[in-house]
Amino acid sequence: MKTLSLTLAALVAMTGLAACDRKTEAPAAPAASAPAAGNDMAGMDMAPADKMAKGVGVVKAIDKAAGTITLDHEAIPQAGWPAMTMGFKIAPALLDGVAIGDHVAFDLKLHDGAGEVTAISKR
Ligand SMILES: [Cu+2]
Repeated sequence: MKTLSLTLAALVAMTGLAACDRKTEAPAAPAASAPAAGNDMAGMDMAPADKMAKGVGVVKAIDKAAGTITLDHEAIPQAGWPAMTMGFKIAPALLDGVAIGDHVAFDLKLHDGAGEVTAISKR
């Protein structure tokens, strides 16, 4: 687990430096986010483990066709992000329950400095 911890620390450092000036990227293939128990070595150097974070914010824009949402989010310490407005990838089905102007709570999956909203609800 020591190596994994270092990998996560490096990811956090990269996220803090680079994440938030990046707009939503082209969707990456959905990756299994659950670490495989007892299989720590597999893929460790090829794909840093995804990291989960929670945030709250206000919906600023929705693009269902593109599968993106723009959120004016409060600071997300788990990602090392200050408050800002930025775009996220999101499954289009998740957009059915929210509208522009809604105050929302959301879960994020962080991967390579980009965030994907994996759950969202009005608050
Ligand atoms: Cu941000």
